[in-house]
Amino acid sequence: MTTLSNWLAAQSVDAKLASVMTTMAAASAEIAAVLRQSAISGQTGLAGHTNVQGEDQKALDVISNDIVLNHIRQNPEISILVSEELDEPVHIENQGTYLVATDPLDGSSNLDVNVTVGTIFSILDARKGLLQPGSAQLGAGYAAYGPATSFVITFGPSAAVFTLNDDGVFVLTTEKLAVPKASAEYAINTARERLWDDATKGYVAENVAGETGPAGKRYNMRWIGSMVADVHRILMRGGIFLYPLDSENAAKGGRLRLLYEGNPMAMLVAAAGGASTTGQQSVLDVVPTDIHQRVPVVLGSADEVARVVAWYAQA
Ligand code: AHM
Ligand code: MG
Repeated sequence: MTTLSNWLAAQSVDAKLASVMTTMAAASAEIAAVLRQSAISGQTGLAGHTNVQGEDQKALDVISNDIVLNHIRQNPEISILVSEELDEPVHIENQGTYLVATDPLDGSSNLDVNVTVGTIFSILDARKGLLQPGSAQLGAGYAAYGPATSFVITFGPSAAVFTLNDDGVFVLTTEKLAVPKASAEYAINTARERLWDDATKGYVAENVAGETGPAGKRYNMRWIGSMVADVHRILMRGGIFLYPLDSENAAKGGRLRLLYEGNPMAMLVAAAGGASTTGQQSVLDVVPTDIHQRVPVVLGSADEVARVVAWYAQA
């Protein structure tokens, strides 16, 4: 059995950088424990509401953010936290080299129905500022809170999966993720079809056409509505995830956030041999202008991403 700490000690990365993964693993294990009990403990309410005992209820988004922040404060190597839940970055008074950008609880609209949600994070060099492209990430990962809690991480060259055991220890369960180059599964919110651009419409229409269409094979569609769950499936067995620019989200630049959703997922997919695009460029090449910037995100199996890129090139 290889534990996360054994595995980290064997990697050729700075021990300080490895400690950031340990911190995020500890935060994820604590969030997993809270989520498992949330229906019983009455913590599923909205922030600002009170429970039957008259106590303030904090939405799990806020609770998860607090858990991540508490863990980060205990690691002197981390000096900045950027979070989806916080308008401004938190600067911690230490000499820490690292910045963590996180969505502490992604897919939280799925919480009430006990569907997989997750914590996504990106690690950057804090000395290089807040607005770095994804290609500058030193590491990235997510925890997926499903039937098991998976912790999926990369330092760049490869991506590994750990699973939380009954003793609260993350155990290595997949050493080197490999996203199949070819796939016949796609994930997109098809209720937004009328809002899509021509490239997205064209690509999806080819898939729907199946074996007699130009793609020449029968496709399946899966959309969980939790990016972590959809991307986890793609990392494990292939496929493509699309949240494109559409006529409704265009004014905001897209739906998903670049620093703590698009970038870490794009880094993981790249480490596993897949690809990402905004339609115009790799997600990892987008230079942010705002910490909460949104971006179109298409990622997964390389052949499918290439088809989407080809559609954008001709559109
Ligand atoms: P969130 O960070 O507010 O949870 O939003 C991000 C989520 C993703 O997990 C998911 O892929 C997407 O929003 C789902 O969007 P939609 O509601 O259009 O299906
Ligand atoms: Mg999110």
